[in-house]
Amino acid sequence: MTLRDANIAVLAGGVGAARFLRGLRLVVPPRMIAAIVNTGDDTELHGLSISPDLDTITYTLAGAIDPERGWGLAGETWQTMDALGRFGPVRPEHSEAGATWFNLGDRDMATHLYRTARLAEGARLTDVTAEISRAWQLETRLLPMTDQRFRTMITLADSGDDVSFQDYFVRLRHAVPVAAVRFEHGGAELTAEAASAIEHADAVVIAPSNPLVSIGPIRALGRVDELLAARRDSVVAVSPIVGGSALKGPADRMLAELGLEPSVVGVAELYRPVAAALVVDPADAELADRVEAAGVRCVIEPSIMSTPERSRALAARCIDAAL
Ligand code: FO1
Repeated sequence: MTLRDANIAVLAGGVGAARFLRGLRLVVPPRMIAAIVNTGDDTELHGLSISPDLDTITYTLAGAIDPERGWGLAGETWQTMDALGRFGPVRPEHSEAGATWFNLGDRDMATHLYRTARLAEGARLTDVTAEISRAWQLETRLLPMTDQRFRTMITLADSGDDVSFQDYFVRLRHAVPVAAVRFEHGGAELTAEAASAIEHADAVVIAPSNPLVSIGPIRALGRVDELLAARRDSVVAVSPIVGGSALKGPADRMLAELGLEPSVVGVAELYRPVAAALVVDPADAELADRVEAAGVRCVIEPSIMSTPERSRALAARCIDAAL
């Protein structure tokens, strides 16, 4: 087998995974990659079905992402959001109508309109996602982890209230302490497509995404840990924690708040059952012995994907470590 005919499966969250996949597509042919994507962040607003991680990956791989924000489309306009602002003063207290705390750009809205209409016709999210990918001319396969409803819920430490992931992440700007992460899924199952991708890939990479709220939901589906553990030697994870801090988002604080070590060692402990190797940045080289003591081979490679070349080199190292 050469890199040109290696099938790679990637467990993916949002921005970090999208940048990793962009690099991986410079290493193996895009059509040989299947990304199994978290849908625990999905939400409904304005009656629309919104799948942020799927869209972040789609727009990134299409070269259409807003590079500063890391989500949404470059050159976006916000006229619909601005126009919704008119209704703020008249909205009853407990109504979500016309919400403007979650920003949907005018062109991004088209993706949610299409997805919502197709789901209402009875299509599976897997099929709708394939259609959206084709419309953006991606050759890489994006596979939602499940076709069933799955919602990540966050228990806030101060109030004990349970809020949806987007409430925590966007409305509360992930600036509040977390007591627990809970998954509402009523027995949702990994799709057959995602299971087959994990089973038949030559290598599996766990992208540098939040291990608790991006990769955690995927692993919470029945069979995922079992499928990964059965082929653990060819599963490599990339730490999203570099020098004790999250590359993006609240992963470092969340690990600490939930009693885990906010370092590559904490990440290694979480992934030990399913991954044989963990890729860590040179900033964490002094923790390599502790990663290995946790039962995971430590591979050192620059992990901050500041340029496409850095993403490519990181992806190449992962594949090398897994094959
Ligand atoms: N993130 C924000 O911080 N603020 C937003 O208003 C926001 C809107 C949004 C709309 C569509 C979309 O696909 C993503 C959006 N995101 C926004 C990003 C998203 O909340 C997070 O990046 C992920 O859920 C975490 O992976």
